[in-house]
Amino acid sequence: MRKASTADADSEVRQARQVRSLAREVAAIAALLPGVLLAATLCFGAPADPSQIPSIFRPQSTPANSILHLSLLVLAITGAIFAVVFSLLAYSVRKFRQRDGDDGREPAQVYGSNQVELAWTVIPILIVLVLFLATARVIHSIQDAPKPAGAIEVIAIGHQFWWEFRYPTLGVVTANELHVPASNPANSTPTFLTLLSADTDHSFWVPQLAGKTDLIPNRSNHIWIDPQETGVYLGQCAQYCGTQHAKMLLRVYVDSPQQFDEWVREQKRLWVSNDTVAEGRRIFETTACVNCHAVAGTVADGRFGPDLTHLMSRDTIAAGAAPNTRENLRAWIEQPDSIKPGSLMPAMQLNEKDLEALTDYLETLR
Ligand code: HEC
Ligand SMILES: [Cu+2]
Repeated sequence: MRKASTADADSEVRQARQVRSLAREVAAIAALLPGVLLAATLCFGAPADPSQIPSIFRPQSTPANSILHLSLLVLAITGAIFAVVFSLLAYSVRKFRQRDGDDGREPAQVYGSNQVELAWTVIPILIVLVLFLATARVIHSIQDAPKPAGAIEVIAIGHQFWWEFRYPTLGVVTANELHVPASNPANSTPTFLTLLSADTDHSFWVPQLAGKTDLIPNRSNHIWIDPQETGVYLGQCAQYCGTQHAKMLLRVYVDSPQQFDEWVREQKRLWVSNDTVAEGRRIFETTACVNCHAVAGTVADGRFGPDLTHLMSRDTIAAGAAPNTRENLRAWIEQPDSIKPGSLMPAMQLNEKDLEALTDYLETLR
């Protein structure tokens, strides 16, 4: 008799402890909710200039837009499930909590109810089916979109730790800063990108324009974007590809069609020989620079590093790691690690005089 009552007391203590820990979990979830809501308002209520906020909540291109709509649908469905489950849980925890004077008996147990079993099998299957079909529809609409005649073609190649952009039909090669024309519904000029990698895995991600897509060695992946608002859209390599992955930034310049044509024309112009920088040019062309860098129309035809033919047309150097100013250029050539530790360009140990002359030469690459 005494034994039995000790066992009863034990199980009561255990039950009480379980209920208390459950209540604590519920309280923790409830405490998290305001945080989630705050994060959501920050994302949606972000301030002015949309192009400078790389937020998936402010899409500026069709693929990014379809992905956002799908996410909102998924969020609404899972949010509704969360609300129902959470309310039932909170209700049960409160209603059936242990009270003084409980007799400690187990409540009635329900087994083998066909209706209940059927309901919690069929309803989740339907929910998953809806999520699956909605997702499949969006994937199909993005991946199998037809390429219109006016589409711009770009081959984007990921390198440790910079981006190479080649426009095969326009004969343009550049790095890190992708220029595309704004597309408008009447005369659609989307940009179709083929994504390749020169070394390891990278991921092309400009949140406002399209979903993340990986660049994988020996494989070609494809994405397209059709931004309508001009401006600069920021992005980032979204796959850890080595020490400087975090400084492998992406800038997409959406130009008006006229600006874009003008840009293409400028990029196709060849360097005009300039006697005042002959010494700098000599240094460039007689050191290892030419093994890694190309300058169209000269002996420099390396492809390990960015094409420098129109270096000065870019706003940044080293994949967005620093603004393209004379001081930064000089500091970069003297010691790339001072701007981007671990970058794959070696410091070439040039003396002050040669550095100056070389920087002068680079500044003529417009
Ligand atoms: C072993 C190959 C190699 C050599 C040699 C080399 N570079 Fe580089 N260079 C690179 C790589 C790789 C990058 C890209 C670094 C990054 O962004 O992570 C780069 C970036 C640059 C950039 C920035 C370009 C841009 O648009 O971001 C400049 C300018 C540059 N190099 C100039 C030079 C000069 C001048 C020399 C010769 C003194 C030189 N490089 C020698 C590999 C090399
Ligand atoms: Cu990368």
